[in-house]
Amino acid sequence: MANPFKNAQFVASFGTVEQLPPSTEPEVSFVGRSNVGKSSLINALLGRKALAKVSGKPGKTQTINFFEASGIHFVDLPGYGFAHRSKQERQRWADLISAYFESERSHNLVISLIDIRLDPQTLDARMIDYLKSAKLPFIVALTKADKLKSRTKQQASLTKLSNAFGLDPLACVVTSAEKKQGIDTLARYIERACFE
Ligand SMILES: Nc1nc2c(ncn2[C@@H]2O[C@H](COP(=O)(O)OP(=O)(O)OP(=O)(O)O)[C@@H](O)[C@H]2O)c(=O)[nH]1
Ligand SMILES: [Mg+2]
Repeated sequence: MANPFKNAQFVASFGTVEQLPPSTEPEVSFVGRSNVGKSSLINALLGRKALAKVSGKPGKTQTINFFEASGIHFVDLPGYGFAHRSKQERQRWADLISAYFESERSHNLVISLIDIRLDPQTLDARMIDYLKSAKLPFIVALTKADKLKSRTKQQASLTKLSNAFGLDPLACVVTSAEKKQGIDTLARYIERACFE
């Protein structure tokens, strides 16, 4: 299945959580380090090349961006860990993300993205601990799997990262937006979280 979600469209961008209208549809949000591939993964799921803006330069997505497809809101969140950010910008990120997750919304599923090639990172561990402690329903998408040549290497990385972050390996999906790997599996998790 090339694009599991139909008739995708951009809804709106919000710079603060106060601007967000109440949830009218189930919400699936995407969090992770800047440049990890959040916007690319949304495009792959929605079967669109450039609906969400992608950039090789970290820190591209700065606002909360809503997309809609098949009765679901896909929420592209700004990334964390961008090395050149000022303290003020880091604080703005933290305030925006915590305000989004703590607001009374239809948080059906959070997809936490982690680069499959990296050793376990402190910032990713913090994000996962936050999702666990906030009792948000989440799964992990390991991104850019096309950059690891063999499935054996991909599986080894999945085992290492799921152990390090204390995650059920079944809740970690190996993905590549580039090669459309793992997109159907993610889509099934999303549909289950939104409609069952
Ligand atoms: N090889 C490969 N590159 C990818 C993949 N997904 C994303 N990229 C590249 O990684 C870079 C960042 O992608 P984005 O989707 O913009 O990342 P993001 O997480 O939205 O980044 P911010 O908006 O800055 O937080 C771009 O150059 C993408 O082309 C993938 O599956 N494989
Ligand atoms: Mg982005």
